Amino acid sequence: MSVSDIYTAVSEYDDEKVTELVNAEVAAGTDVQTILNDGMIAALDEIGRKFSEGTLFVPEMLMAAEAVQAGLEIIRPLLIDTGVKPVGCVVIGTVKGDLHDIGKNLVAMMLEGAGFKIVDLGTDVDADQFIDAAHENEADLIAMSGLLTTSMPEMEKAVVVIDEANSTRNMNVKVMVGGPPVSQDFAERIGASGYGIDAPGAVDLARGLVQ
Ligand code: B12
Repeated sequence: MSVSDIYTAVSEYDDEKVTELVNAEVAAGTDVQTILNDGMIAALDEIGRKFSEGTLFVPEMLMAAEAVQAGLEIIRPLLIDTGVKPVGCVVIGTVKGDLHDIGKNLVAMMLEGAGFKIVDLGTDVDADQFIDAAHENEADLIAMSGLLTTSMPEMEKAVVVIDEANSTRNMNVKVMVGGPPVSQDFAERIGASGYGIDAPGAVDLARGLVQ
């Protein structure tokens, strides 16, 4: 048994096997980040590559995502096992038009584990939904995830509207962005407060932004 078996089980869309193997690795004391990165995320990357090549299609991507979700269910309590008082509140969601949520869920889990209160709006979230939730929860941060290139203009539009809401609705919420098409340069160009490359990066960024 090894983490590469998890990679294989995700590649074979075998939810039950993923559940069994992730449980076994956790019980054996394997580092959670290794299970995540080398087992589950690496397999999704390979699926994505095959999708680009045209050798796999949407149903296969979906089945692989479901297998990863099964593994995340097991890891979730380990990532959010915290008794600390909230260090800040983050409203998180995947932007309008985009239904990918695995990365967003991971970021939410790790932020929760780092002591943030999380308000998760799910996927296909528009700027007004982000703003209303941030206002209602007196949030410090809005975290926007996007996997599609078409999510980038949505993020840009949302940042403009959030900036306006900060002055008109007496709010002071900062915006962080992430997802594969997004970069530090892009974040700066659209006026976001920060960009994080992965879930641990999101935690460092959020900590810095709430100080
Ligand atoms: C699984 C998957 C799907 C699943 C999603 C299921 C789900 N519940 O999420 C399904 C089948 C639904 C799907 C659909 C589509 N998909 Co898709 N999908 C993928 C795939 C294989 C994996 C994505 C994933 O979960 N990665 C693992 C997670 C953990 O990584 P991540 O999201 O990048 O998140 C990490 C970081 O980016 C960062 N992060 C993420 N969010 C945030 C937010 C903040 C604030 C911060 C700081 C950090 C951060 O931290 C995360 C954890 O470390 C990718 C390929 C790939 N390698 O990415 C294609 C991919 C994203 N999909 C793609 C496409 C084209 C589509 C479709 C348009 C296909 C179609 N023709 O219908 C549809 C779009 C549907 C829609 N409207 O959204 C393309 C996007 C191309 C592009 N640049 O626009 C990709 C890249 C595949 C490819 N190689 O072409 N997809």
